[in-house]
Amino acid sequence: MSDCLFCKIAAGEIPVEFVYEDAEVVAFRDINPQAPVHTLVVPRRHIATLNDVQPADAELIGRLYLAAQKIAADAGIAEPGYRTVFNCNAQAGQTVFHLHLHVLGGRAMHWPPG
Ligand code: IU
Repeated sequence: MSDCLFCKIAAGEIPVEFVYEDAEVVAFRDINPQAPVHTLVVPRRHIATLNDVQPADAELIGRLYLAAQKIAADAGIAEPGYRTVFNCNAQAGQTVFHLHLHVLGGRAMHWPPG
């Protein structure tokens, strides 16, 4: 999508350092981190929200989680633990409408989330 910020980042049109990338997925540090480690894992292909994911995207969603697992291991937060979050639509706090998996860690997390 031509006016999508995360499409532009994934395509390399906006210079952002990737902490992980493969043919289908990129990951970069959140510009407004909510934890010592806060990384966004993003499919290169535009998908607006989790509601728009199709059965044919099942492997892609798995790739997002495997990337998150590697990012957590590389950041040294696999133990004691970390959180992964998809915010879906406005009430959940989604502000960027290109699917992204938050990887948060490096501090204690609370439950339920706010
Ligand atoms: P959300 O789930 O849609 O609320 O998450 C969007 C995230 O994208 C949020 O944490 C922002 O800080 C982050 N972000 C970013 O990393 N770089 C940007 O240029 C913009 C938002 I705009």
